[in-house]
Amino acid sequence: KDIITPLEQLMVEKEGYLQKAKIADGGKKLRKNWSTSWIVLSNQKIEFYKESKQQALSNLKTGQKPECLDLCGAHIEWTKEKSSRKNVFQGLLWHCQDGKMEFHPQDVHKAITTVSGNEFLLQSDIDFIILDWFHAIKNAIDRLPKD
Ligand code: I3P
Repeated sequence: KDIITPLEQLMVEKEGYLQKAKIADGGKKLRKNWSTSWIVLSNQKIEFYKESKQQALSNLKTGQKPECLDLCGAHIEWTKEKSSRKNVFQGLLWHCQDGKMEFHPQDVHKAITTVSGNEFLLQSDIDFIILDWFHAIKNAIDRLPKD
């Protein structure tokens, strides 16, 4: 099994702003509300900050945490049905717990059947920006060890 060290976990692969709408939380459908989110992709997780990067960094000092989702067992795909906007993809992911992963890779199947996920949409009007994000997230998911 691949061992992912804490140092590697911290490595930021991509960060930037995208339009984000969360459409389900813990399996419960939410009213769609698009907003700009600063997104930080590392090799095992993705974090969504509600604020600008600058604001988010100063909030970190005061202990405010972003929404952290585990890429292990995550799934993303393009969708035309879930929004009238162009360039939208959807993701189904699980929450990280206290910065740690909620499940070990070998437990992912168990997790999928016992825990309801979070569904969100990501969008940009600019084609290359959304394409870069899609591939960066997909690559990060595909690189994680499977059981
Ligand atoms: C929603 C809002 C969203 C829209 C959504 C609407 O209305 O207009 O922008 O999603 O469409 O329901 P409200 O602000 O009243 O909640 P898109 O922009 O992604 O199409 P939906 O219900 O078809 O998801």
